[in-house]
Amino acid sequence: MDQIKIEHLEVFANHGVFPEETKLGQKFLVNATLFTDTREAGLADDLRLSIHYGDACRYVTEFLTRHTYRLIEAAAEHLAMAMLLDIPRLRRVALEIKKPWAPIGLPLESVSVAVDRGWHTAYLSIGSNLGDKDAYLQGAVCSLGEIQGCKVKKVSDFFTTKPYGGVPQEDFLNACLEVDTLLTPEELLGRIHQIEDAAGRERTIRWGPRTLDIDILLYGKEVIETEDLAIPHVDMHNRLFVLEPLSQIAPNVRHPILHLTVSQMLQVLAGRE
Ligand code: PH2
Ligand code: MG
Ligand code: MG
Repeated sequence: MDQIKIEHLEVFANHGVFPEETKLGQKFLVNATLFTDTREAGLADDLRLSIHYGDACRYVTEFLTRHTYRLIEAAAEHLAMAMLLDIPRLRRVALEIKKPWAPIGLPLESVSVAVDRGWHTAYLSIGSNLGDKDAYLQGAVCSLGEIQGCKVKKVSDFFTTKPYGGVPQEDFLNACLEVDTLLTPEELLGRIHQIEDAAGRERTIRWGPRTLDIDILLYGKEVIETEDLAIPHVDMHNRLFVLEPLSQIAPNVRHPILHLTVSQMLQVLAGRE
């Protein structure tokens, strides 16, 4: 992606662990690389289609002077998140905050923290087969959109589906959605569990009836296998109730392990059934 680079923006602010740092303040230097698509703005020669680097510099200056953090890690983390939330067209930011005068009693050129944060596109599957299924799915879409750092971009139709997996139970209502998120996959999973719990989800029978189930199908191109989390979802390519709604909103998105698009996975599965 294209980049707009800001080098050594000087800001006098009050971040630090030592009392004299928060009281007296000191000089900070900020490097920021703003990842954004500049093609349209470049072709049209129109600032409104890009990010005004003057506005970005004023944003950084105001943010760092308004807040006081003990750690430059915290200043960098919170500033990066705030920029991604508030600056339109900013997809990713690499941010370095330097202290050239760090009061540690030793001569150093500078000390700094660098973070790299951005928006990630994830695909989720939602399902319900207990109670007011439609209301549970609507509620899930709403709750996901209300998470700080999550934007719901697309929602498929709601499909009535036969139970999959061999447990005899009521039909499901299923859908898929696309979200843009600043959360890590683990953080996203944590929020999803809170939403499922708030919907009265009880974890009794594996694959049994549930008021609300939300599964992460894909998170960018990432492949993750930990005790709590497997991305891509290990069984998504075998599930019509996932691939049908997903193909409505993301037909050309590719599975990072199978290297098939959603449409292709659906074609293979429909051919097998
Ligand atoms: N979820 C399951 C097991 N089986 N079947 C359908 N049709 N829809 C589901 O959402 C579903 C399922 C486990 O999460
Ligand atoms: Mg599930
Ligand atoms: Mg689940």
